[in-house]
Amino acid sequence: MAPRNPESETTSTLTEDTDQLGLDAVVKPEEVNEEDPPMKIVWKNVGIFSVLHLAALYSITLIPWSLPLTWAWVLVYCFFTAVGVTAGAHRLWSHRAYKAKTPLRVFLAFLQSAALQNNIFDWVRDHRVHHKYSETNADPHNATRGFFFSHVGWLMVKKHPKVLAKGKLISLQDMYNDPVVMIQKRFYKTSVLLMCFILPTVVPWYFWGETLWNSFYLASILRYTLVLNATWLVNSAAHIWGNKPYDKTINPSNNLGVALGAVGEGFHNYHHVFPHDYAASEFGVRLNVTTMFIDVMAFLGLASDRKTVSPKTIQMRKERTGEKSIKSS
Ligand code: ST9
Ligand code: ZN
Ligand code: ZN
Repeated sequence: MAPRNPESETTSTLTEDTDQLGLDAVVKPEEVNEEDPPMKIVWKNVGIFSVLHLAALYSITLIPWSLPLTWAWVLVYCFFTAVGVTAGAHRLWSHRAYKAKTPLRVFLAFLQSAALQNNIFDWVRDHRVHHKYSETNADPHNATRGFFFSHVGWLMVKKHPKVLAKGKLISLQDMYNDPVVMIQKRFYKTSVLLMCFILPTVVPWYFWGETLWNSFYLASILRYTLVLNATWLVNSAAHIWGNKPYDKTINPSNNLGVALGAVGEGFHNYHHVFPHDYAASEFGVRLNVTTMFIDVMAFLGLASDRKTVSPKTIQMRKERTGEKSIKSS
C-alpha cells in the first residue's frame, strides 16, 4: 500500500467523513423521481458522436503508417488531456480537494480545453449535481438508466427537467469567483480549437515531419475519443461493476480497470463516500497517476492544502456501511 501522509504540513486531514460542499449527502430517489417525461433525442449529437467514433476507428488504421514519435506524442497528449479533467475539472474545481496557484490553474484550464468535455463551469455544475443527486432523475448521467445512457446516451438527449431544476440549487459561487474559470468559459471555443485540434496536430508535423493527415487523425481525433471514453467509463462501468468496500448501499464501485484507464479515477465507491479526498482513493498514489501529478505540483509549490481522510475515519466507515469480506482494491 502506498504511504499516505495525513500529517504533512501541506496536507489537511479531515477527521469527519463530511464534505464541505455537501456532496456526500446523497438525496434519495423518491425525493426527485416523481416525474419522468419521455427522452427527447438530439439527432445532431447522435450524428456528431457517430462520425467521431467512425473517424477514431479509421485513425487506428493509420498507426502503422505513422512515425513512432507521433505515437509517443499521442500518449503524452492523452496524459495531459486526462490530467486537465482529473486534476483540474474534477479534483480541483468540482471538489476543491486541494488548492492550486494561478499558473497551475491556467495550465489545467488549457488542458481541460484539450479534453473538449464542456467548459470547466458547466463540467463542475453537472458533476456536483451528479454527486448530490446520484442515480436519480436529477443526475445528468443517471446510471440506473443503463450502461449506454450513463456512458454517452445522456449527451444525445435533452436533459431531464429535474437536472436543470436541481442544478440551479447547486452552489457555484467559487466558480464565479475564479477568474481562470470565467475566462476559460468566455473563450472556450477558441481554446478548444487551439488545444484539442491545432496544437496536437501541428507539433508532430512541425517538429518531426509527420503528415498533417496522420497528425490530425491520431493526435486530435483518436486521442480525443480515447480520453472521452475513459472519462465516460467512470460514469458507466464504475457505476455498475466493482467492489463497494465503503458503502454497499450505493451504486458507485471501485473498478480497477477504470482506475487504470482513467488515470486514478476508478476508486469510485471511495470517491462518492469521501468526495473531498484529493487522491480520490484510500491508497494515495497507487494506480493513481493523477495523485502523483498533484503531489509533484505540491513539491513545486504550485499546489497546497491537499485534503485527505484519516485512516481511522475510513476504517469506521468501512465497518459501518462497507461490503464485508471485500478488500478495498
Ligand atoms: C462530455 C462531458 O463528454 C463528460 C463529463 C464526464 C464527467 C465524468 C465524471 C466522472 C468523475 C471524474 C472522472 C474523470 C476521469 C477522466 C479520465 C480521463 C482519462 N444545472 O446543456 P443544455 C442549463 S461533453 C442547471 O443545452 P439541453 C444551461 O445553462 C462532450 N442548469 O441542455 C442552459 O441554460 P440557459 C462534448 C443546467 O438543451 C439550459 O440548461 N460536449 C444544467 O437539455 C440548457 O442547457 C458535447 O457533446 C445543470 N446541470 O441539452 C455537448 N445543465 O439556456 C453535449 C444545463 O439559461 N451537450 N443547464 O443558457 C449538449 O449538446 C447538451 O447539453 C445536451 C442537453 C443535448 C446534452
Ligand atoms: Zn459517480
Ligand atoms: Zn467527483
